[in-house]
Amino acid sequence: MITFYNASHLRHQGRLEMFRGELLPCFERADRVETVLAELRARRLGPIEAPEPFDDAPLARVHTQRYLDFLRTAWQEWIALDPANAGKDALPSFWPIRGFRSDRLPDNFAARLGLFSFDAGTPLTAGSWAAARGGACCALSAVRRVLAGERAAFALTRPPGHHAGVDFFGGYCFLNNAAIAAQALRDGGAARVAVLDIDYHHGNGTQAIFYERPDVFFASIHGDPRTEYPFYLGHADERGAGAGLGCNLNLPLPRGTAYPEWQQALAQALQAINGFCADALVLSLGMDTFEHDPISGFRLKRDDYYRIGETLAAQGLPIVITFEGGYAVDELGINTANLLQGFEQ
Ligand code: SP5
Ligand code: ZN
Repeated sequence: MITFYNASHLRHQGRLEMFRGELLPCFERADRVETVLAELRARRLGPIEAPEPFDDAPLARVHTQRYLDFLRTAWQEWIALDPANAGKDALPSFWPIRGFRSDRLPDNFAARLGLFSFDAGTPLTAGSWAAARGGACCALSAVRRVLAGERAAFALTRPPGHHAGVDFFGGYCFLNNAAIAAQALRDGGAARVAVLDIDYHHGNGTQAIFYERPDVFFASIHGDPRTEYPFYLGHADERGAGAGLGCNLNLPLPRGTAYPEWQQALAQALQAINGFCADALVLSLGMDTFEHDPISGFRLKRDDYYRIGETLAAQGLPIVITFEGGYAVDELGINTANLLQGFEQ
């Protein structure tokens, strides 16, 4: 399988994230992608290429212009507040929740940072925009290859994307690579596209982006939001709205779920995607379902990822894979390569 590797990911290295009143070192680290890259090379799992360049137009098909403008200029504004900010990351601490206005952009940068985000766990750094943009280019390069007839293509990138919405960042995500890929597949001629999200955390951003769309089906298998991040979305009764009613499938599972139950949910998601008659599939590939993931609660084992790859390949759909979460860095390369190798066999 061809991999598009986003070398610009190295420009995004968050320092600290807020958790229970403490600032902890970020779980979303640069060595995540480097270990996957090393394992793909070691196993010779196909060519590894740099992304092709794209302008902002395909990003603006998913995100609002004012959000993209904010991300592009945020770091300059952050250091304009105080030159000493260059040595710190920007973390939001105010949010316009219910009853506040979000139509009027505050002049105050901290207020704008909160308006365009939903948690205090996603530091914005000097290189966040460049890194996220490089990742979107990987996703778009993968789409271009699949539209040209390739069976599968992998966008190996960080920061991840599936928590990012039309106009907000959070959950370590800034640009929604899976949504950008799905929209580009639509714009490139695929009439019906399915997004399958197997990250441990519900892909709230992707769901929200396509919630009223009949042409993009979203299916997600994730930790039950009653106890698991992102908490406020991902329940089984979210089935889409308006013209998109019936085009959203959430399969929340309890903490502790292991492969036998997890793969039943996968079969159910794939059956729904078959019923939708998708022309192409986007896989939001989170590897934080692994038994030793430090922030997640499923119990998948390293060999289970071969089976997942085989199951996905058996669908016979052209597939664009975007890399999402997965924080057990020591085994992340092995697990990811297992899935891709299972797909190839
Ligand atoms: C893409 C993705 O997987 N995003 C996940 C974002 C989760 N953010 C909340 C993490 C909570 C960290 N919990 C720390 C537990 C320390 N023992
Ligand atoms: Zn995750």
